Amino acid sequence: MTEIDFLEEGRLLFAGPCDFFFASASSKDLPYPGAPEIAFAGRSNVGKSSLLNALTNRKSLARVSNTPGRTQQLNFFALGKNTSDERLRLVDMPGYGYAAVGKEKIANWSKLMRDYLRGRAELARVYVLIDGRRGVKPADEEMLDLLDQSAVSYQVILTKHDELTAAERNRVVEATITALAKRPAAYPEIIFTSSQSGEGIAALRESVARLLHEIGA
Ligand SMILES: Nc1nc2c(ncn2[C@@H]2O[C@H](COP(=O)(O)OP(=O)(O)OP(=O)(O)O)[C@@H](O)[C@H]2O)c(=O)[nH]1
Ligand SMILES: [Mg+2]
Repeated sequence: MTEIDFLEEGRLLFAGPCDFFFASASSKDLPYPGAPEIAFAGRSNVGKSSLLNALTNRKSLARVSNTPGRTQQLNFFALGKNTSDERLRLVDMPGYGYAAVGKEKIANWSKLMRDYLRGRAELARVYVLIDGRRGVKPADEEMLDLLDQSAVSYQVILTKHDELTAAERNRVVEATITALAKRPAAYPEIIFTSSQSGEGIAALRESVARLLHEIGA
């Protein structure tokens, strides 16, 4: 059997057209199920929208902001020329851990995320972004708890690789491995990325190509 070159598969997967097609503010209003979905979760400002842009080679597919809490809905993006050609959907999730937006909004987002994570059969994996400068914080632990309870496959991505020294990178990787050790549902491999330098972006595309292969999509 010939070995599949997932690095190249991943590159090709994200090289084609990609478009925003749906925003959900409520779990009653999700797009019609189609291709497998991968979702990007993480604290406000961790770099979810930036990572989506880097993955798809766009400058402004997903909205990047200096104001934490900017992405307030589930934003769906489709990879492929049209719906019949769709291979994958990317979901930019609202950031958590940002108290200043008010209790009511937080309750809405929490419900939306909870319902989506528990109820979406097409959801193949959640990539949980952790800020490389901060490491795993209590708000991240809450998200990981929710994922454990939702029985969703998830993998951690460390972000902002460009902001750290080599020693700091080693420290945060070690600490993250320790934090995940008690979570058997977590995918064991951690990907360290930078949307600015491009570090880890090819590895992330490769990971997604491998995932699609694993689920037979
Ligand atoms: N140095 C550096 N800055 C980054 C990187 N990724 C994102 N940023 C910056 O971090 C800030 C937040 O980025 P976003 O992509 O908007 O973060 P988000 O997670 O989508 O935030 P919310 O939508 O509020 O949840 C912006 O100022 C980005 O320019 C990175 O890899 N390196
Ligand atoms: Mg965002």
